[in-house]
Amino acid sequence: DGNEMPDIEKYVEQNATSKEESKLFGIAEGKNVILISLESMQSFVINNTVNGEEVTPFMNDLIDDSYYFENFYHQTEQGKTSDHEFLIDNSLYPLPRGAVFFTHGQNEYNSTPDILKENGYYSAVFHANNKSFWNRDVMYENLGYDHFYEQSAYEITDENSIGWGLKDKSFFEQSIKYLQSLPEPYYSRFITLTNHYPFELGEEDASIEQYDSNSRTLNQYFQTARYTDEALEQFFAQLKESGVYEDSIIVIMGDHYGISDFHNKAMSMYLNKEEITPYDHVQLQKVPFFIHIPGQEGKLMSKISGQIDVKPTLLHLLGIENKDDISFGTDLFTDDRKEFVALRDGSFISDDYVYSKDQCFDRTTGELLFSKSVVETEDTGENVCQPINDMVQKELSYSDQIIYGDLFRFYKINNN
Ligand code: GP9
Ligand code: MN
Repeated sequence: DGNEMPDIEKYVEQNATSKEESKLFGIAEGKNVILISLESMQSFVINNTVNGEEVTPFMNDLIDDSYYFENFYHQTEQGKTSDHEFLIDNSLYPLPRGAVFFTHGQNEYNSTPDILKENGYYSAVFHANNKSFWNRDVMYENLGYDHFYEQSAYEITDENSIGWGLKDKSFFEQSIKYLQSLPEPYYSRFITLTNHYPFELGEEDASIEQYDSNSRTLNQYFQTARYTDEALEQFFAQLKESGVYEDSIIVIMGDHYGISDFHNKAMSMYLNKEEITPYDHVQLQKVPFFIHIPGQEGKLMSKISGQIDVKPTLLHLLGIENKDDISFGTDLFTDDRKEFVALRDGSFISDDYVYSKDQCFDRTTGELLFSKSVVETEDTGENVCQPINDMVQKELSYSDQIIYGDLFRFYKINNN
């Protein structure tokens, strides 16, 4: 019956909402938004090499003229790409099990496209897969998208596809004409496909050599990651040619991990580590996050952040206050972000600690500070992660309550 809402409201007001105005509030007012989700792109390939060659040369250069967040984490679970979409459009957590796009696709939400619509924006998603995959057709309509350019909007042939479907270069190229036809200003999202497990790529599209380890998956990953980096570079050129670039801001991020723990042995070899500890596992959940504003210099941002923060950050850049929204993220251009980033499995990253699987680590050194698995009778010291762990549990549970109870039915939000 919505009785939980006052408590949740109070929590959000006290913990997630920043009391300070964004330093970049309104800097992109009235601009188009081009948000690009890079399939399975993890941060460990950024500014890294394989066989002596840069993996992502375009993105590495893009860091210099973007706000680049080097400690940004994905927060997805079983809903993978769709969980990522849910996070960035709602600033709510996806569910601990299943995909919220499927299980709660009919709920009431206060989504980014809905809010932007009230502020004069048109919205569209571009993704060359079947529209019903992840229940996107249903969920997008509910979230307020005006149009979904899905599989049938693209010409897909044997030559221009591999693995899951249309190759990224062709995807972007074919999208430009649609993008140019959208009413302005618009909020547009693009989701790539080529850098998806099992990371297949034809020889003609591979610019770098494979890695050499016992994991065919990791070996191939570098090639498809490079391919997507090149596709992005081409897209930027096309955006400039078509005149779209100047009036837009471009947001780029990885949706979730691509290399699972199953490949830890090969990963530890690549990273020159003896093993992949729970600490390393958490740090491998970093995904690249760029905010590129044409004509602006940008800055390397080191604060901890996550996909939950994208919605409030974006809205504030566009000059939308969105004061009484219920969301769990914070504008990343203020100084008072709450002290943790919660991963969906309950692990978290704070300024000082990394917590995972009942183990508490020093964030800077990776040193193990506390472990529950040590025999109880020994003096194991204090779990310094416990107070934040309690907050994380509370926050995840509040977000879940909103979704399970469809609580926004009982809460009317003024979006201006
Ligand atoms: C499918 C694409 C990949 O349309 O978004 O989905 P994933 O398996 O990463 O969730
Ligand atoms: Mn994905």
